[in-house]
Amino acid sequence: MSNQDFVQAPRDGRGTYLEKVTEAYERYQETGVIHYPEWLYGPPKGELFRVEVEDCPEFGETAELEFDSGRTAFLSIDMQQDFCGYDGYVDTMGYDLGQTRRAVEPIKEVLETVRRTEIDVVHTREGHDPQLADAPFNKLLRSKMAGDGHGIGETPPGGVGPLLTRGHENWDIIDELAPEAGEPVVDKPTKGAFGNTNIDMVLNRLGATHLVIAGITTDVCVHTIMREANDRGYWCTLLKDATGATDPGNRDAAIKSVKMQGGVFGWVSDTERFTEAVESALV
Ligand code: C5J
Repeated sequence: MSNQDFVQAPRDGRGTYLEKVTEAYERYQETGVIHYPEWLYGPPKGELFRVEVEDCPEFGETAELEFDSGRTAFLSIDMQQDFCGYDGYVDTMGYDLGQTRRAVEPIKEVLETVRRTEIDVVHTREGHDPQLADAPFNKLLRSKMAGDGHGIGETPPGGVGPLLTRGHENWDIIDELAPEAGEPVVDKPTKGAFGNTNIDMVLNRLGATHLVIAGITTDVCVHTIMREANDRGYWCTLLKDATGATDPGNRDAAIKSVKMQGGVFGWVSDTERFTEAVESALV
């Protein structure tokens, strides 16, 4: 049955839809692969490749998730000076920068790999309008209360600009992971990315159905964005070594919570499994 037949199915549309779920389930049971759903998105635009995902569907088990390279975007979240550099937002609050910086090398490796393929790269940045017109009062107050009394919109001693404020060096993406020409950068005044930005339009324009997610911080922006994307039907896979939080316990818990209920927010893999799969299928 073609996608068109499915869409046009009248009263039995729900039954037909559930039949597709059952088909995918049975295929998964036979093969251990969660296949790219051609009936839903059409024929692959690029090459199909499979990545092992962990603790799926139960803890201790693994499955393979199939991607279409032409419908996959790598999302590098908030790899900004403010979150992993000296005298930025996270440093000013007194957290260990090593915890957020741990994501840098793995993301660099993923970027080096995917930039040799047709997989798209999208970056995000958290930050506020210089007049703080889009910064909630309570967010500003809480950020000032944490750490040394310098919050969002203020420049800490030794800092290069006002924290989390657009247009300043500290707000920008770190040099090692800087966007290349043509890679969309989505600016957001929020922890999430889907509420007040054009990210949905950007991903739609790229034709992305599957997102491979990395960045900082795991329990805040990464999780919020992953939840938002998952709710919208994107197939999300978090690369667990390519993410870091201000607190390692929160990071681990955030990773674990993705895996609950058979993958309540998507799937979890890592840089090695992802880049090896991409290299062997696409490079
Ligand atoms: C935070 C973020 N942690 N990018 N932002 O405030 O996760």
